[in-house]
Amino acid sequence: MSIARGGFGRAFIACSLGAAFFFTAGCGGGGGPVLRVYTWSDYIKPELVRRFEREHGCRVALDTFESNEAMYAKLKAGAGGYDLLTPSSYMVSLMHGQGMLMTLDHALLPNLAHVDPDYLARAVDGAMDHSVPYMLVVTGIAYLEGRVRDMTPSWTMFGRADLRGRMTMLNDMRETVGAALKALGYSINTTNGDELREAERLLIEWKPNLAKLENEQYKIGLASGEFLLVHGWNGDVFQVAQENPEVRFVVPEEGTIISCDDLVVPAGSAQAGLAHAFINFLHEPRVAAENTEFIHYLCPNRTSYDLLGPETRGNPSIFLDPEVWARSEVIADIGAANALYVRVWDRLKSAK
Ligand code: SPD
Repeated sequence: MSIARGGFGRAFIACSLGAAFFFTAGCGGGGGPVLRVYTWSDYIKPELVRRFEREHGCRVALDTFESNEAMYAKLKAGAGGYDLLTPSSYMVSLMHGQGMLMTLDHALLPNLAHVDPDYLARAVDGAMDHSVPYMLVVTGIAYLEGRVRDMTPSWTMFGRADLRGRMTMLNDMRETVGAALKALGYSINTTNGDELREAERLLIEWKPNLAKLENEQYKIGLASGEFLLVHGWNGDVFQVAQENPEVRFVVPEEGTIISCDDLVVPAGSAQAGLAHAFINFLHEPRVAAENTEFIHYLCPNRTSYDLLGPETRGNPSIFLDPEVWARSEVIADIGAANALYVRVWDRLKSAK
């Protein structure tokens, strides 16, 4: 483990202790304009933020959210003042449809030439009109090797009563309902009410086995051995693996959810120019590679791939096999049918 990695491990645990943190990345850096970024926790190498601040004579203020829905609800409730957000693509579609995002000025974004065209061919906003892919996220199951008997790479592990109280699932409606749908062989984007009712029954059956539904504490809980098996995101799990070498990550055999969190500039940003400069900076190939090596999510910047170390290049949960892509899905904005998912989610939350 390198010094930088060990240092980050401690940093991410410290950051994860708060549900949300707000800091000026320069930690006392000078004046200048402030770029306000609203993003997921542990999602950028702090040194890169400091480098950007130095290069642009500005300060970067990071505020974190735990789910797309929480971020969206906060913005809808009137929280303003952000200059850059990183929602997942389905939420980008929803926000774009509601006029919440700026059209990007490609003249300010020459590094978009490095974005992976293979990814763009699958992306909802393949022309990068209002969003630029930031990180690809693979959802899976993490567990402690040697502590879970008869480990099977399957969503059905959450039905295992012998692991009662030692497992968590994500507090993320589309992810968790999606996991149950996948376990049943259905699409994570189904709008079929019967399929969703089956998923609801399955989740309610699993619920007594779960210590909780949440998106941050599972990392520390897995590292410490409090939890033996968790539903989580690949990069977060690889960060945790630096703290505990027994941590393993698997993509369930039924398939999984692949997301891309995108860089978007909200309409009304007071620092849209600086936000474009930050997007462009994050897609400088050396910066993209350094960020990926640190946070363990893949920035889909093709030029950066050759700059990654063999461990990252050879990680099949970061560079996915085409076969895994084939049995997995990307969450789509399903419009009015979202209400069906909200109903399942509410019933799951209120179930014993
Ligand atoms: N700590 C970073 C977590 C990023 C998770 N992105 C979530 C994608 C949701 N589908």
